[in-house]
Amino acid sequence: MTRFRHACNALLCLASLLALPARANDFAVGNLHILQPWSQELPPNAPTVAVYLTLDNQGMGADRLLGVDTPIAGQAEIHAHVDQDGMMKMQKVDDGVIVAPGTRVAFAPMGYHIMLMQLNGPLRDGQYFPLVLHFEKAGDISVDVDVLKVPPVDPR
Ligand SMILES: [Cu+2]
Repeated sequence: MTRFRHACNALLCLASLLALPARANDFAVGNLHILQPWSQELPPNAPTVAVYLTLDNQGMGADRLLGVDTPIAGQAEIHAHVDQDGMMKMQKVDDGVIVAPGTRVAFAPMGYHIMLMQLNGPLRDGQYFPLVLHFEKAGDISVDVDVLKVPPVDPR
C-alpha cells in the first residue's frame, strides 16, 4: 500500500511539473541570478514596452546594473516610478541599480522596470527576445525575455 501511494505521489508530481511553463527562465553568472524576465504582450503599434525581472545577488559583494541593450529596440533604459507631488511618474535611472549582497531587487509594475523604446516590431504571447544586462562587476549577462499575455502567477 505504501508503495502504491508513492507511485500516486510521483504521478501527482509529474502532473504539477507539466503545468509549469515549458522553459526554465532563470539565468546566472557566478552568484548573480536573473529570475523570470518577462514583458507584456501589447497591441501591434505600441511604441514602448516594459521588461520586468528579479535580480538576486547570492554573492558576498554588491553589484550594480549599469544599463541594458536589446536588438529588438532602438533604445533601452532603466526606469523607476517615483512619487512626484503625489503623482507617480516614470523616471530614467542614470546611476544604475545597486544589488546588495544577499538581497533581491524586483523590477515589477509600478517600480523599477526596463523601458524599451523604438520597437522593431510587435511582441506576441509565447515569443521571447534577447536582452543583455550590463553589470559593473559581473559584466554582461544575456537573458531571454518571455512575452506573456498574462503576467506570471508567481513573480519572484
Ligand atoms: Cu518606463
